[in-house]
Amino acid sequence: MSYKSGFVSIIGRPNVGKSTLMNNIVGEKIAIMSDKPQTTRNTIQAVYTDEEAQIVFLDTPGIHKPKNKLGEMMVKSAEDAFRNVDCIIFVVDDSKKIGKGDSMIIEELRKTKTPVFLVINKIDKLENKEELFELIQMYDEQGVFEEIIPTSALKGSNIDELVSVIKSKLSEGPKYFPDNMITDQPERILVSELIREKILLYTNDEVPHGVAVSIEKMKKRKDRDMIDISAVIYCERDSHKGIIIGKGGRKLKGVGKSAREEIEFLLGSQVNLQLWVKVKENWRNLPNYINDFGLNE
Ligand code: GDP
Ligand code: K
Ligand code: MG
Repeated sequence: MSYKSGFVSIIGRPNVGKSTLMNNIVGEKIAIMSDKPQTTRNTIQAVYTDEEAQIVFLDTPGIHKPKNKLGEMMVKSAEDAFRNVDCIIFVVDDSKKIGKGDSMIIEELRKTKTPVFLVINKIDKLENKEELFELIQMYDEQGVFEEIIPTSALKGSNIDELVSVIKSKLSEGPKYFPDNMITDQPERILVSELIREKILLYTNDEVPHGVAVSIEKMKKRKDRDMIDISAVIYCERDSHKGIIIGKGGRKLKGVGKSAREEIEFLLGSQVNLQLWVKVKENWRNLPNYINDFGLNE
């Protein structure tokens, strides 16, 4: 069976247990992305990896009532984010009624074609099964959720079920992050993996030993919403270099464009991407290089 990967947006009001839930899902295999200030639109929160699949959890801020222009932009970016993920996890707690905040989120979710799962968290706080059935029914009547999964993030109940439901929505894809990788620069690694993926796609695997991508520079401009990235693509032979660049540089241009679009989505910023191709014989055999690239092969 082929490897699966994808992106999941996890949303919900503050305090419903999103962080606890994610910690529970990723557990020991965690590659926690630091709780850094919300500078990007889609913050990578955590990465779950197992033998079958890798799930990248994104935090999507800004699903709220647009009070002003900025608010409208935030909602717009949430919509974009919804469209670009494999599924959305909407987390609520054991509250007996659907509050105003949640109603607004549900109305946003109603508009998206992306599958939405509801997690009813904190079920350990419920008195009996009857209460849970009532909650499930209340949310089911909304007609928005493909499945409803009750959990207790605190006790670790039904987390496996949630993971397998998410997996059912992932398609074939690469392992964006190395196993058990703990890094303070997850975005750098992700960017390099995205570029690598595009090269393989555009060259139809014509480059026999693959390539390594090293991010030489990744810097946000001070004066505007733009990140400059320059990356070196290492291959083993001149002939491979030719294949990657393509006639008149066409292939590399295609790689750059499609990689840039995905990177912009992930970082939530405009990106100026510069790609260079270099020949480095036997890069695979050089342990330092492999470390530098963050590869785990
Ligand atoms: P977030 O704001 O959505 O990320 O919520 P947190 O993960 O920070 O959790 C908010 C509070 O709810 C914390 O005190 C958690 O310990 C608690 N909490 C999270 N999940 C559960 C659960 O399943 N059961 C109970 N009883 N408490 C929970
Ligand atoms: K995918
Ligand atoms: Mg949190």
